[in-house]
Amino acid sequence: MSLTLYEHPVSPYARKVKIVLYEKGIPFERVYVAPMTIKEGDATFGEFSASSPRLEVPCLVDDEFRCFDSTIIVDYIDDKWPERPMLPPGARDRARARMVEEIADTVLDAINWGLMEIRFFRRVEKGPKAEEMQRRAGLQLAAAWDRLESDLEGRPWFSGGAFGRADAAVIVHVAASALYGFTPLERHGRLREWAARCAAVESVQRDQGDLAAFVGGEGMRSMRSGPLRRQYRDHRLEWMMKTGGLDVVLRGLEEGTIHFVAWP
Ligand SMILES: N[C@@H](CCC(=O)N[C@@H](CS)C(=O)NCC(=O)O)C(=O)O
Repeated sequence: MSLTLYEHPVSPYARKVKIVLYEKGIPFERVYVAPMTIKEGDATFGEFSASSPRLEVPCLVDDEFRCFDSTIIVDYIDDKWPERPMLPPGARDRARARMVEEIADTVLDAINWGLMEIRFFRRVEKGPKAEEMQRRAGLQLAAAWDRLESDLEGRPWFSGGAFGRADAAVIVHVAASALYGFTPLERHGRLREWAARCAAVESVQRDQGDLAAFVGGEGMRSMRSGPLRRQYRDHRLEWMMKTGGLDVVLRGLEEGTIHFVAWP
């Protein structure tokens, strides 16, 4: 058996999949892909583009089977290796966990991604406009956390009685928001306690170790060197448009530092 995950240690989607693989104890090979800079001719391009038509990480190659999209990948992993399931029993609890995962993948992702565009990639010059966009991001996060707070009522994990896929999806975002200075508020007591529980989970710690190794190494420096062409898509694009960054999108498209996926 050969299982390979094409991933980027900063990608919340890749991190969700890795935490699930670690949690289940499934051995796999990690192949680092920088989707912002990869091009035809690069060593990993052939297999990566064959597996992920939108050229997004993560994608999984299981022998000759190729699979893209973190949610579908986690479904596949849970179907193929059902021991230590990533969803709780019971139709409603399963639907609830899936909704939390969806909120993480769409709402939390878009806000954190926007913060990264502003704070790390400096898409918006430091100053009042950047500050206003970050203020709005903070309000959006607080509203999303209100919803998550209610999802934790009566259960220790978003995935029910045990840590699972919904927890993996959310914790990477709660941790990323904290790096930008946004942490759950006083009124989010359950969420704060849940985050502390997550910090003690071994699979979460392993993923954080992967991230720390990347941030301290050459990979992160290459992300900072030169203007990167970034893909703007669905919720991320919507976030930028609705949070005051219409001009960011137009300028990036004009300069060629923002692109949409070419396929199909
Ligand atoms: N729906 C996909 C989204 C994956 C995604 O957007 N990945 C980002 C990295 S976080 C990517 O590869 N973007 C390509 C780019 O920036 O060029 C999933 O759940 O896996």
